[in-house]
Amino acid sequence: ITVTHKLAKRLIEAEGEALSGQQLADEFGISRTAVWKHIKELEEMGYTIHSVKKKGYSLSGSPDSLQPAAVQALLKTRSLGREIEYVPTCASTQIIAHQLAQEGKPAGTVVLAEEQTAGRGRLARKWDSAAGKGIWMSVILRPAVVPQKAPQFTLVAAVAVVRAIEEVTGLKPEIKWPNDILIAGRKCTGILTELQSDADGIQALIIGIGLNANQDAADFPAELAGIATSLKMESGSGVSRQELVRAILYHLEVYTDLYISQGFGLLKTIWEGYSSTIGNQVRARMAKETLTGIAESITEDGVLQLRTPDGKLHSIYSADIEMAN
Ligand code: BTX
Repeated sequence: ITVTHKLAKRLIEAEGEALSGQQLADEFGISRTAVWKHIKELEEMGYTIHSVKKKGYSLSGSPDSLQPAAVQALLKTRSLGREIEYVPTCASTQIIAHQLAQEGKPAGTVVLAEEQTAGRGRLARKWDSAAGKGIWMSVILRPAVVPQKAPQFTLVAAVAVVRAIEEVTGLKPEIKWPNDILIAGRKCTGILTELQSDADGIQALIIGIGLNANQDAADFPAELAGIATSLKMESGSGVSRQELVRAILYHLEVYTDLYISQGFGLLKTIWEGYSSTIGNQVRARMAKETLTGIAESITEDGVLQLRTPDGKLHSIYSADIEMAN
C-alpha cells in the first residue's frame, strides 16, 4: 500500500485527534513537505482534513472507501481482513477468492469489490451488485471441520451480518432460512457458502456476502422491485460501508471462533432468535416438490424441520422459503 493510504489509515485511527506534521514525518520517514503533499492528495480523494497551526492535521470526514488501508484502520479482528484483495470491478468476488484459496492464501483473506458484473447466488442465480452501492465480499476460511458442516457456516455468517447491521444502523433485520437477511420482509443481504475440499476434508470455505447498503429503489432492476431493499432505503440515510465491513468481519470472527470451540448449540439459539422462519407457516419450494407447513426448528446441522398438516416431519436441506399465511 502507498504512503498516502498509510497516512489515511493513521488519521482514521486517530479518531479526530490532531497529529503533528513532524510526528507523521518521523513515523513515515519522509519530510514534512512530503507529509503535506500526501495530505493534499487525500483531500483530493475526498478526505476532509483540518490543519491547525502548531497542532497538526486532524480528520473530520472521510470518503466511504473500501481501500484495504481504510478498512483495516480500527479493524478489531485477529485474522479476518488482515489480508484484503480490493478490486474496483470483477465478475464475482467468489471467483477471485477461489483462486486465492487455491494459491494458498491464509484463512481470513478477504476479497472486496466495488462492483460485480456477474455476482452469483445459489443455483446459478444472479446477484445484482451495483457499483459503489453495496458490500460485495468473499471471505476465505479454513476451518478444521468435516465438509458436511459447511452449511452451518451460512447460518453463522447470517448471525454475524445481522449483528453488524444492528450495531451500525440500529435496524432490526431478520434471517430467512437458510441464507437471506430481510428487513420488513425485503431482502437486504444474501450469503453464499462454497467449498473446496478433497479426501483430507475442507481445504477452504469461501463465504460470499452481498449486502445492499446505499442503493435507492431506482438502483435495482425492475424485477427486484418489492423484493430487494437496502439499508439506506430502510433507515432513510446513507450508511458507511467501511464501518459495516469492519463490523461484519469482527462478528464473523467472534461467531466462527464460538462455533469452532463450542459447536453449533449456542449459535442455533441465537440464530433462531433472529429467524423469521421458525414458528411460522411457510411454503418450501424445492427442485422436485413444494411443501407447506409449520417450520418447527433447525437441527444441529442447520437442516430445516417442516411439519406438514398430515403430521409428518420433513427434513429440508435446500429450498426457497415463502411465508404461507
Ligand atoms: P440466492 O440464490 O438465495 O438469491 C438470489 C436471488 O435474490 C435472485 O434470484 C434474485 O431474485 C434476488 N436478488 C438478486 N440480487 C439481489 C440483490 N442485490 N438484493 C436482493 N435480492 C437480490 C443469495 O443467493 C446469495 C448471494 C451472494 C452474493 C455475494 S456478493 C459477494 C459474493 N460474490 C458473488 O458472486 N456472490 C457472493
